[in-house]
Amino acid sequence: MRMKVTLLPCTAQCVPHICVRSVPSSHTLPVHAIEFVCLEEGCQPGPLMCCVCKEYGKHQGHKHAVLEAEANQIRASILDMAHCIRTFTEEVSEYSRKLVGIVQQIEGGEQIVEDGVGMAHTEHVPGTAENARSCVRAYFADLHETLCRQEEMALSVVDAHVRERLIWLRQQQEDMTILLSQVSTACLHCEKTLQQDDCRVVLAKQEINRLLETLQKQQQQFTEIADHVQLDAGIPVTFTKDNRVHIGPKMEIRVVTLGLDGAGKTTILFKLKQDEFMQPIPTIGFNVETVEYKNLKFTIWDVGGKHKLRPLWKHYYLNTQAVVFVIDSCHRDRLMEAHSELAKLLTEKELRDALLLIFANKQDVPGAVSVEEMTELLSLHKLCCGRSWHIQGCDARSGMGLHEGLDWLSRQLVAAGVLDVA
Ligand SMILES: Nc1nc2c(ncn2[C@@H]2O[C@H](COP(=O)(O)OP(=O)(O)OP(=O)(O)O)[C@@H](O)[C@H]2O)c(=O)[nH]1
Ligand SMILES: [Mg+2]
Repeated sequence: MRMKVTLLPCTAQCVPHICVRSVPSSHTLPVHAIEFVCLEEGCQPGPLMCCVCKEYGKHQGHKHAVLEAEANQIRASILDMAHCIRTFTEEVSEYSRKLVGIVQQIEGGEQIVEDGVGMAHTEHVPGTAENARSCVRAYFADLHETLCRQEEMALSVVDAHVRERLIWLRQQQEDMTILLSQVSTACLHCEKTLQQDDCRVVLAKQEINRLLETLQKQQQQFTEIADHVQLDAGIPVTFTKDNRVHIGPKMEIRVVTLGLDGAGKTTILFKLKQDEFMQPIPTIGFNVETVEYKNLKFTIWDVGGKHKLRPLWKHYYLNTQAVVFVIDSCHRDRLMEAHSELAKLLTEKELRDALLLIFANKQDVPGAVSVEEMTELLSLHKLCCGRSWHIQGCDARSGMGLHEGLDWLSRQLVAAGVLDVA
């Protein structure tokens, strides 16, 4: 049988279901006021109900609430939400205002200011972008000025070198002219004597001998000079990292080796100098040697490391470009002593700009502390923070690692690209 559905106020949501199940099409449904709201999850799309729906309809037995209370509760949550939305809107607006402000601060702009007599006028306010650009310009202008000054100084070094060299060469030219004239006078004298009669030749003997003796001496002196002087027009130029120029085939570097007694300083020095292992005796005082490596000439001062000699170390600091600190890697129990001596060295004013090369020596001994462990144990990254330093494992007996250490030093001292200038 077909059911007839008539929509009444209270049935807008629920009655059709009641009707479908129980009301024949010929009947008219009574009008009931909606007084309740169904709270069941499944009834959310149509929660309104009258007392009939609540008792007999599809909401029968469902949890429910009184309509007015439920509506009030919903109103309260809408008000809450409205409050939240207002706060949220304010936050977004505030953020947008800040964005505008930041953009203005970056871009800068015009600002109206009053002068001393109350006249308003606009003034340009630089933004942070402009300030950053000015900062970069100032930095490079400063750098440019420094470079120009360094260039001038380097050129004056070259000019002084050329001047001295030319003076010396011209002096040599004059000396050679005088020598040549003396030789030709002697030759002339000899030739004249040859043409004279026997008596005069015999009488000239002493004078001729004196002349020949003088000539021999001059020849000897000339040979000595000619052997030692390299006549070469080349002017080899090398640059240090701080843009100083060095003229000559070898750049001279002053190095001091320090470290506890028995660390291997003297062994390292001898190995570098003669490329052979020599059993040293403990150093009382110092040893000094020059070691040539690539286009560098290291003057290495090796100072005794015994406790009572350490106060003397400071006498070797002046003009030192690099400190080589040697540590005995197989003496774990002396590492802290080495650490405290190194820490003291790093506070010395005169060594402020000196490079620091740490040799972790005696790596050939089984159980020696590795470079990584030594770095960790001595907290080298912290201790040497802010200066040019390097730790190199080495074995002074075989020489392993020593040249790598000198390589690091030369890379630090000589500007890149000119290390191999002949
Ligand atoms: N196995 C090994 N022994 C080394 C090495 N380097 C040095 N030695 C030895 O360690 C000892 C001390 O070496 P030195 O060169 O006299 O030490 P030093 O640092 O000059 O000592 P002081 O002059 O007292 O400050 C010597 O017996 C060396 O033969 C190394 O790399 N391996
Ligand atoms: Mg020594």
